[in-house]
Amino acid sequence: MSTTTANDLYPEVNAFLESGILKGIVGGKEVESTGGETFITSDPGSGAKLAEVFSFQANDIDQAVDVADEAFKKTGWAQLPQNERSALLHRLADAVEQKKPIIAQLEALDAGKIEAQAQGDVQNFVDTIRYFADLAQHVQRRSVLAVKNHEAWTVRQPYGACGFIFPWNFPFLLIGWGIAPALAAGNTVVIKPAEDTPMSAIYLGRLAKEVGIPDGVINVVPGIGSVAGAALSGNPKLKRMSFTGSPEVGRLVAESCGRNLVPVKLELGGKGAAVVFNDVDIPDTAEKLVNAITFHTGQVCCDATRWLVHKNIYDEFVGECVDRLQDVQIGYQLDDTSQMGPVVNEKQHKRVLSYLEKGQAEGAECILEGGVAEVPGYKGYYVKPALMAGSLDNVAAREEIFGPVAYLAPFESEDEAIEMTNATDYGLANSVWSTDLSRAARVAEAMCAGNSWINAHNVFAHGIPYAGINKSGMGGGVLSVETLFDYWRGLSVVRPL
Ligand code: TXE
Repeated sequence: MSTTTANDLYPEVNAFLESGILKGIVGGKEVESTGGETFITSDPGSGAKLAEVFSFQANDIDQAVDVADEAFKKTGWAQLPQNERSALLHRLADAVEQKKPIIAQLEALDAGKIEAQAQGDVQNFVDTIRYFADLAQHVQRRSVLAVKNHEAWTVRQPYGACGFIFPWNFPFLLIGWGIAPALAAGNTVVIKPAEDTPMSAIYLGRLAKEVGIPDGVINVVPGIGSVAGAALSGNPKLKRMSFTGSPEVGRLVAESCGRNLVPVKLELGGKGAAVVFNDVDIPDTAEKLVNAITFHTGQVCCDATRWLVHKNIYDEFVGECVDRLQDVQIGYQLDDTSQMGPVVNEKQHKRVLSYLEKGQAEGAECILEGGVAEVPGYKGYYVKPALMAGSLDNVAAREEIFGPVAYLAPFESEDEAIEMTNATDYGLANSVWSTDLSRAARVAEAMCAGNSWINAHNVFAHGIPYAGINKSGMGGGVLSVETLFDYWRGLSVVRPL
């Protein structure tokens, strides 16, 4: 039984949870699934039911896309002068910032996220909306050329209705990363949140209406992936599609989009490496990598999950990590003393535990065993951090686990470290740790992925492109000026002089 009571929550959070079956937001209205289908969203930290949610079916999704398409053509959103559209987006950002504690608590409950981390996610959403709202006012949407007796200009215009399917690990933050450039560019959006974490998206849909975003510009369609997600990614009226989630589902989404020739952006998983050279401050580096792997219980696609450590410091480094991992305070996500909450659901709980077993069966050593963690008073999906070691051919070293599990291996030379880092089908993010900054830069540039960090891991800033390659993604990344251009089509006008 959970020991969290309604008294521990903000009154507005209680009011949201008690507002009846949660509806989607389509055309500015709260909408039910036409057949009345619902699903339940639960608190992963306690197992308690949080809310019942209308589960959109294929025809509901088609209607939402029609509404977004109509809104693009008829509300004038796309034709608004950029400063007016950006001003509306700033109003949305301001409103979200004002409601940060409420949204963060809803998100913490739904995703099992430590509340302070959820607050950081909400602030990141706000910053992302502001970044793209401002950027769109400063970039050139027209370029003029004169070539061989011709005058030409290219004008950039929004596409139309864009679909977004989001995962459960950063439900609110990723909505911001996805929709901010699309909206700033003048498109309309249909958001399908993960069935594990629909609440913050629904709250956003309500808030968008309150701040005056025109009806139909931001639509939220809760539902199950294989039904609502499949219908959205298969809708031919969409002008662009964006998916964040597993490579398996990413492939399905890309296939659907391919059939309809809808351009698709995929942000998938990762199996990042941290290369630790023998000149580092060992306790400091261990601390930072432990923080990275335990942050949001390791459910982070760009985490360093393979720790490649120079053989001369390997034993000392491992010792420092073990001590720190054992000290991590595992607990309910709304408890101030907790450092690491639950994983998101039973499926992920089983998945993390299964990799510990499969990895050992294939010969990996379990330096720190991991396994189920008990949190008194809470029947949630808790796991202990684990450290494994051995051959990088091991299943636990090859596949994304999505839990607080790091896999260690020693290396001898710089070349060997680079080869080991790049021996993966993924290509999202790696880091290199060394006080020799020339070497660090050399190794960082030799890493085959979208992102390399030096003496840090999981660092993001608006303006720096973040993208995966290979099995980690395609179609351009997020967070930079290029992302904004992804949401404008170019139209070239040419005339002879
Ligand atoms: O993801 P899914 P799951 C990885 C991570 C994790 C694994 C499984 O390794 O352990 O994926 O997680 C929607 N058509 N990542 O199974 O299923 C679904 O409703 C269209 C990494 O939960 O990919 C949700 O909104 N959509 C990742 C979204 O896809 C479908 C974050 C993601 O769910 C669909 C999450 C379908 N047929 C998991 N089926 C990251 N890159 O950070 C499901 N969905």
